[in-house]
Amino acid sequence: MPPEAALTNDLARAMSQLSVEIGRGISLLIDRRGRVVTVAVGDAADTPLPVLAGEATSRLYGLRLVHTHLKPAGLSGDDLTTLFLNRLDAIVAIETESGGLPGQAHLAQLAPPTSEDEDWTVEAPMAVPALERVDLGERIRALEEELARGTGGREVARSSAERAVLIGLDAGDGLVEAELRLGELAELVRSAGGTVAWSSLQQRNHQDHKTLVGRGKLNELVSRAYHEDADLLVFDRELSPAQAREIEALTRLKVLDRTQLILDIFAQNARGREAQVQVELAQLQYQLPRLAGRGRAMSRLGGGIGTRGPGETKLEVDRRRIRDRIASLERAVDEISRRRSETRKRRTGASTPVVALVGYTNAGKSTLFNALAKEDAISRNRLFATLRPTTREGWLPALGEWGAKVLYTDTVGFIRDLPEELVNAFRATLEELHDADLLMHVVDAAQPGAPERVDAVQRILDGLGLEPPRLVVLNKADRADAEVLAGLRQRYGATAVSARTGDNLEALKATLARVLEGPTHVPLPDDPAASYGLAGHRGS
Ligand SMILES: Nc1nc2c(ncn2[C@@H]2O[C@H](COP(=O)(O)OP(=O)(O)OP(=O)(O)O)[C@@H](O)[C@H]2O)c(=O)[nH]1
Ligand SMILES: [Mg+2]
Repeated sequence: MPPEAALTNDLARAMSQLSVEIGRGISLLIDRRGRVVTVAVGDAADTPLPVLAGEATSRLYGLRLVHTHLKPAGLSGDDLTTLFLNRLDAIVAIETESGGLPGQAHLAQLAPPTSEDEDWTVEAPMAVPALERVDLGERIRALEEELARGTGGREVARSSAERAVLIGLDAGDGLVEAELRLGELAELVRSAGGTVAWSSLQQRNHQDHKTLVGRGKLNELVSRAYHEDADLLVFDRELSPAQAREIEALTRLKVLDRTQLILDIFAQNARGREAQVQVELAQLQYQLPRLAGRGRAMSRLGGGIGTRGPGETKLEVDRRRIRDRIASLERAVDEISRRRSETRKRRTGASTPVVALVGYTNAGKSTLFNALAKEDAISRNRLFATLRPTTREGWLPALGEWGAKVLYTDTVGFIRDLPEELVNAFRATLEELHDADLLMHVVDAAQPGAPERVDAVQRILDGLGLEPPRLVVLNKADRADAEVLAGLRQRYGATAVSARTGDNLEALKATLARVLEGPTHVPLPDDPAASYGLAGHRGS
């Protein structure tokens, strides 16, 4: 076929004649050089679509689909969905007449992404000779150009950040909670190096077990992703392997869940062998049950968020080898854990008290650690900036048997619904907390939803079976709303500080000294420390 033509008269005739003879529709896939790549019997939606390597610059599929309709009808909903989901160069339907001659022809292409509401444009029906004169090559080039421009010069941003559509689900915890979660998911996307193109909150009591949100909603999301120039869907829930595959197959988009996103951030932030071993272990444990044939969207759009980290090349190796790798990583983690425990024993021998900073990710633990221990730990406005615990000494006002010296340990942050794989993989790191004399629970008081985050952290600490007493500290007082801060102080009986400005740090140190001094860690009556909230301490 001439590459520029949508179809030739001869080919149209041959197709309709054959269709009428066999009483079935026929479809062809034609590439940009006019070569027929596939011939199939059936409707557009039944045509097997080959996985194409595609040119790096091309955002369309590179193939047009031409097919026959035995009944006089234009492009069906299925035809247009096939066009849209696969980003075909174009779709053509030819009606066949009973004598075997071609009747009306119908042509549709994707609408440019800038047209807000339309996903496709359908031409008025035309006769086949008119179709032969359409310069389809030119139209495809124009559309490619529009796609490359994106909606308003996004190309610059595209190169560095993946654009994601977020899907939150309100599963009955209330709208406020669902919105907080969605905000957090956006924060996770940002920390993974992505950009949020669109977020959607789905209220759904009966979840569709196959697709989580239902097919109608998925179609809406695909359309949204197209217009927002996004190629990633991020779900605020853990997807089962079957759900992830189903959604990928239906949307042809890359699909990630919250756990994968968190694992990806950990992978990016893992510095040093210890953190890398633990992250790889967590990734492999997550991947193992999900190995069976990830969708083709994953292979087509490979790379970027969710595919990074030491485990990325392992996807292709078989389960057996992954299991072996997991076993060897488990041993490495045990070894790390043994070494860490020896270091701790030596420390305990020196009887210097240890204060471990724990708390929600991004609460300001590392910043506070730096301020208290005059250290230089990495602190960034990103989730999970710290993965490796660091210990440094600091000084408290000398009181009683403890003397003045104290060891501070900065640790990895927590998040609600912390993936199990991470808790297991990071056991060597989390064990650090068992031998602490005090867990200083750092709370970001400047962000809405502090009580929910406090509860989430307490749950994780409980789940780890941690016994050391806990002391809540409200951080970012410099940015917090005065009224909210007062409410939180009352609720937790906690000190408010600002790690950034250094505000109230001396008072915090005095409290620490007092709390550490008491052999039972129980604050005395009339002791101002009593008002500093020893949350979760047994017997207090
Ligand atoms: N305004 C203000 N910002 C703060 C304060 N403390 C920390 N921050 C900022 O909050 C962000 C997170 O701080 P980090 O110290 O990295 O938080 P973290 O708890 O160690 O976080 P992860 O290690 O990622 O779990 C950084 O941008 C800090 O500059 C504070 O007292 N006031
Ligand atoms: Mg940190």
